[in-house]
Amino acid sequence: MLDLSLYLVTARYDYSDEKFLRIINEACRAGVTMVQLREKNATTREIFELALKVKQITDSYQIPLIIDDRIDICLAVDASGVHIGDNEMPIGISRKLLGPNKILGVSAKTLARAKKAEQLGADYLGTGAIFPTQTKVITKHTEITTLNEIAQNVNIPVVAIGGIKTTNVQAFHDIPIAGVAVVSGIMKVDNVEETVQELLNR
Ligand code: TZP
Repeated sequence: MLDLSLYLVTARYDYSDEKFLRIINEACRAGVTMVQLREKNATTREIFELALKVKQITDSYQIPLIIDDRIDICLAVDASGVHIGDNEMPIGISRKLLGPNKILGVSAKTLARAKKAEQLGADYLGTGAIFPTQTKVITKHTEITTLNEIAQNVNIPVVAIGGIKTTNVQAFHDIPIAGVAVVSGIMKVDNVEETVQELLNR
């Protein structure tokens, strides 16, 4: 069973490798349940090497590591799975390339895409951006009512993403999501461990 309660999606900003990895380590120690390495602007070799380092951390806490977009990197480092967005590899092809045992996450902003993703072998869905986000991403606002509609109508877990912080995470109380995915709300705070614990508590 996947535990998607608190899903850390990484961003590098201008951090050194050491700082970037330290934040991930602190977040894992504090209890995030899944980690996604999301690198849009690095070379293949850089992403590969970073993925190996991040996987050492996630492995030590037995937390699944998901690679954004890059099936090749996932297979190369034997990560737990891949997350694909709207303009990335088609869902069915992704499943075929990954095989049956890797986790496949898919971004879905509409019920139609959510249902299609489920049918084509997605293991979980990411839906958002629910709140305004400062993180560099090609996305659009997704209403919380759409999130609810998706979560009510698929049989795979759904996570909310976009602008989620300790101060607004309670907005999801009545919605049957499996968890929340957070970038800056963890990667950019002063006290990572305290913030992770607070997100988990709320
Ligand atoms: N997909 C939809 S919103 C988003 C992604 C990757 C970015 C979320 O970043 P943040 O910092 O948690 O708002």
